[in-house]
Amino acid sequence: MSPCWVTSSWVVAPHITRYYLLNRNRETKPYSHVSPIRTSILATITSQQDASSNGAGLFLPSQDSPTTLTRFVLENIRSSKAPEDIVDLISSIQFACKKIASLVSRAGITNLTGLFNEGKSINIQGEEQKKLDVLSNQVLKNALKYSGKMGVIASEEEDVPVTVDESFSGTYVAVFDPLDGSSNLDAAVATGTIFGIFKQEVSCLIEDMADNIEPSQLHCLASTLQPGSRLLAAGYCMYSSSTMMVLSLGHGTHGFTLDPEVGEFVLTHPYMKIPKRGQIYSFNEANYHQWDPVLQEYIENLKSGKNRSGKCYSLRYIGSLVADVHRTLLYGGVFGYPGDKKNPNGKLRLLYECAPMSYLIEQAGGKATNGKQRILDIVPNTTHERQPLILGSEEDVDELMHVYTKYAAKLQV
Ligand code: AHM
Ligand code: MG
Repeated sequence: MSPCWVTSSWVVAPHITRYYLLNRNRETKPYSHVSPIRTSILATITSQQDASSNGAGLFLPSQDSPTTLTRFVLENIRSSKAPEDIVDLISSIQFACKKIASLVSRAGITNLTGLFNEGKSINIQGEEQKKLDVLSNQVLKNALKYSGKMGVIASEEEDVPVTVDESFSGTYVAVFDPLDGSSNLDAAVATGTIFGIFKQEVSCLIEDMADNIEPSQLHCLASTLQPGSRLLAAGYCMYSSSTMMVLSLGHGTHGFTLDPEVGEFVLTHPYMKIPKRGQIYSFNEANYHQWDPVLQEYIENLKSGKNRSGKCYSLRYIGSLVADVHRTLLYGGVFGYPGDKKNPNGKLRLLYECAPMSYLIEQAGGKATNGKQRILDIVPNTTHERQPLILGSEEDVDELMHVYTKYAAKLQV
């Protein structure tokens, strides 16, 4: 048989050739589609099952009973570390995250990359909305609405906080950025969902969504704005080489990885602890010339090793807050989106970006500040208020704060 014949058979009828090859493999090697590692695991399990079949015939290797996210939340409720309703809320959020993860991973195939409404749809912050920004917002809103526990929802993609239909209404406030870092989407770079949950302090009985809201009702919605220190729960879901949910219910920060084989988030990173000091800085250095001289000097010292640690730092910047914070949480160092000459308050939004991320970092032993004040102590004035954000390893953040304090003292002399 000539090589030409083989080539043309692929061109003329590739599906027939593929069918042949697949079936030939199946006939000769029944598990050839299973990796050698899995085959050997299967073999081990089978032999152990045989060995333990004298009793109930059950074999439960530890990975068969991992702590799922739901079990984790229920255990926290049982030990009074979380309110009962939180299980419904987290269950809605985890469903939404799975759905968004699937939408993100298939975006290139399903024509979900690119701008929504041909770029004519601009959100309240003046940014063009991507198709997946809009869709992810809808997915999260619906999931939370049907939890039956929500009163008000504030999202990066909504102009004002929206109330949930009266019939579904509960007493919690959810704040979220449905798809952070969406400018990275079309390049298949990591993105994420950020969320925070507060208890609603005043009840807002508003029957309709957004359109017919009276000034008094708006006041009521605005009164739901709370500082990060009052969060009952905060977390993010990262859509990357694996989908991860990192969550805090106020007792440590815990990481769950989505196991695609069973469709469940399982606890893989209990009690995450950020290193006391790292060796990475993560800032958009293209803004260097817009920064104040203190920050410029601090960054120069990290590069040259003229800092407290005496070590030269590396730069890592993905441009997706979730991914940059996730790496900082694991490897340590400092992440920042500071204010600059052009944008004195930086870019990141206090309520649904800075506060939940700072909560997670603090719960993992790190620090988060706007340069003057602890992020979690700042009471938002508006839903979409921006704040400079610097967070990370305790010693790294302290060093930057020390430089700022020294500089402020010098200016007063
Ligand atoms: P987004 O919420 O519109 O996606 O913007 C937030 C993102 C963050 O994920 C990231 O830290 C920052 O914007 C990147 O901004 P820049 O491109 O200016 O570095
Ligand atoms: Mg964002």
